[in-house]
Parts: sequence; structure tokens; C-alpha cells
Amino acid sequence: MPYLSPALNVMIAAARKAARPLTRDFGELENLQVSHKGPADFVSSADERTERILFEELTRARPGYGFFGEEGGMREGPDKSHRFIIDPIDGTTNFLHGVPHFAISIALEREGQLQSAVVYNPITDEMYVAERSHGAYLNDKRLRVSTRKNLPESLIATGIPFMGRGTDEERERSLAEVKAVVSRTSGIRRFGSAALDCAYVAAGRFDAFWERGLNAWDIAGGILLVREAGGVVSNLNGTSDPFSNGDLLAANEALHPQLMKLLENPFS
Ligand code: 2AM
Ligand code: CA
Repeated sequence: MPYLSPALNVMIAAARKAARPLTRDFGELENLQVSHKGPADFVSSADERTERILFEELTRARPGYGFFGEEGGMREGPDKSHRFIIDPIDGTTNFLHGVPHFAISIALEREGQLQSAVVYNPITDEMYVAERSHGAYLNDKRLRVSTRKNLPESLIATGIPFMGRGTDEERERSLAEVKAVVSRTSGIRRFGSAALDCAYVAAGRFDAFWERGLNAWDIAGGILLVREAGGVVSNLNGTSDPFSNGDLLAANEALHPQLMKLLENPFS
């Protein structure tokens, strides 16, 4: 059984509460795909409502903590040593298209350190949780990163900049990275939710995940999951703080340096 701190219990309850209407909305999206207006407005209101429920539940249980959410930005509280970092729907494009691969991500930071994490896919009912120094779990099962040591047998997840994202140079670089990795591994997966990509690395499903240009709310929960499952997380300069520039490489200990080297110069 996972060790559930009081804060983690609060985070799990908030995620489950926010997930109920979100799951209903997802069921209705099928009809909206063919409606005149299309589902985009519907999705942004689902996003906003999910963040509002999380805000209400978390601040009721922990008044005073800061709250940093994708929709509402930073809301300071009197307690400067704690803040929640929230992504109400990570994988919004999947949600919009009726693909059941998205998650609510909640992280709790204490004195600038990730303390507790929840990544919840409401459609598959997969609840990933982690508590600093107490391990990572999927539902009740302890998670370990994979033990694969060699790139040729490894399955690697990534995110690729799409329409309107990044400069021409950044897009070129990203495609070069994909080419370099795909030709040396068992393959690449691009599933569209950075939070779940990290959760899958923690679960040993993916051997590694890298992406550039992410925001703190996309990855805060996922970073703690990977670390507590025994994995290594850094940005792509090799420093350990992925929040510093939004670049992230998460992998097991053996593959992390190999991928870092490959991604350092993808054109070679
Ligand atoms: P989202 O679904 O919450 O937007 C996929 O490559 C990852 O990038 C997802 O975690 C996704 O989170 C995030 N993402 C999607 N669009 C983005 C944008 N315009 N800017 C930054 N991150 C984005
Ligand atoms: Ca996100």
C-alpha cells in the first residue's frame, strides 16, 4: 500500500472530485464533434471548471498555500513555503479529439522542493501518486523505472512542437532529435500528455521521455513520480532543475547519460 500523507490524501480526493464532471464531459464530446460550434469552447470551459474545483478543494483543506495553475496563473497565499502546481487537463488536444489519454496533475512543493504528486487519468482510472522519500505508486502497486540498459531495446516517449510552437530552428532541432533517437532505439511514442509520459516512465512502460518547452504545471507531478520510482530527471543541459528552462529528460539511470549525449548534438 502506498504511504499517503495527509496532504496526498487531500490531493487524491480533489483529483477524484474534479474528475467526475470531466469524465461526463468526455462522454458528451462525441456528440459535440459533429455539432456546429465544435468542441473547442466546451473543452476550455471543462479546463476552467476542473481548475476551479481543484482550487476550491485544495484551498479549503489547505488555506494559505499558494496555488499555481495553468488557467489562473499564480495565486499567492500567506503561507510562502507551500504551493500547489496544477494542470487541470494535461493532454488537452487528446481530450478535444476524444482520445482517452489525458490527466489531472497536482504537485505540492514545500520550501521549493517537490513533496507530493498526483497524476490521474480519469478515463482509465489510473491514479499515480508519489510522496518524497516514500516511493511512487500506480493505484496500490509500487512503481520502478525500467531496467533496460541499452538504447536498441528501449522505447522512448517525446513531444514534438506543433503548429505555432517554437521557432523554425527549434522545430528543426526537434525533428533532428527524433531522427537521431528513432534510428537507435526500439521506437518513439508521441502521446501528447507530458504528465502521463512521465508516469509511464515511472511505471517502466517507457524507458525514457524527453521534451522541450514545457511548463512547470505539465511536469511538476511527473518529475516526482519518476524520481520516486528510481529514475533520473534533469533538463537537457544536465542540470537537475527542469523548471529552469522547460526542457526535460526523464529516464532510468543507465539510459539517462546515453540519451543526454545523443540529444546534445542530434545533427552529428
Ligand atoms: P496541455 O495539454 O496541458 O496543453 C504535449 O507535447 C505536452 O505539451 C502536453 O503536456 C501539453 O499540455 C503541452 N502543451 C500543449 N500545447 C502547449 C503550448 N501551446 N505551450 C506549452 N505547452 C503545451
Ligand atoms: Ca499541460
